[in-house]
Amino acid sequence: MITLYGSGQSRSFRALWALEEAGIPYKYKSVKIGGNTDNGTQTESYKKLNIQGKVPTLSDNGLVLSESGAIVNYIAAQNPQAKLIPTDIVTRAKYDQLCFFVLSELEQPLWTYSKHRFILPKEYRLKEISNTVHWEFEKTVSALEYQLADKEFAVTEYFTMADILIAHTLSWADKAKFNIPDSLLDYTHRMCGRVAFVKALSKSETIF
Ligand SMILES: N[C@@H](CCC(=O)N[C@@H](CS)C(=O)NCC(=O)O)C(=O)O
Repeated sequence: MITLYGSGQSRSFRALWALEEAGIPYKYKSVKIGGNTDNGTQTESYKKLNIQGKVPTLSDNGLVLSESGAIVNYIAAQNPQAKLIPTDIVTRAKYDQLCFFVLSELEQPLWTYSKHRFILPKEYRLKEISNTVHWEFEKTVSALEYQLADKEFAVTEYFTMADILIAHTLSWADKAKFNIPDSLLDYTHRMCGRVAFVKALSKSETIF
């Protein structure tokens, strides 16, 4: 059975939401990011699963995965009937393009901002980075607005894992007080109203 190691609404939430959308059995283990004891991500036992001591980590029957993008795709493949990943070549190419866009472009200014506020060792943090990342995010989010236009879902006429990556990243941006165009805020609220999202939210702090 799949075990997911995660913490709150960090990037591991993408995988938790994906598991709920796929409707497959799993166990969720809540871990403490940066912790050195018990369920901490810096313990020797956790780092055997995830050498960087990060979340998410998914383990399934000897397979261990540690990138949220790869993990949501693996989960989608576990239940093809749920149609969470497009199978025809053209739609799949558009899906890949959007997923890579989120992971390499959209989340980067947010991650840089977080790193310089509370993750990097203090001596490496730059206060001045704030203007740069807000400017960069604004450019990237307008590109996303253009691509999504007034579509119901990001890639095609049904919900896919790309919607999870996008909506999770936009909620992250919203919490960090980055400017988000109204149409994308509406989209995010719609995605976050899904039954699977609400179930995942209620499980995200449960410790098994
Ligand atoms: N590219 C990875 C990033 C994973 C990541 O950085 N996770 C953060 C939480 S959102 C973390 O565990 N940070 C702890 C650290 O940087 O030490 C993914 O998408 O899974």
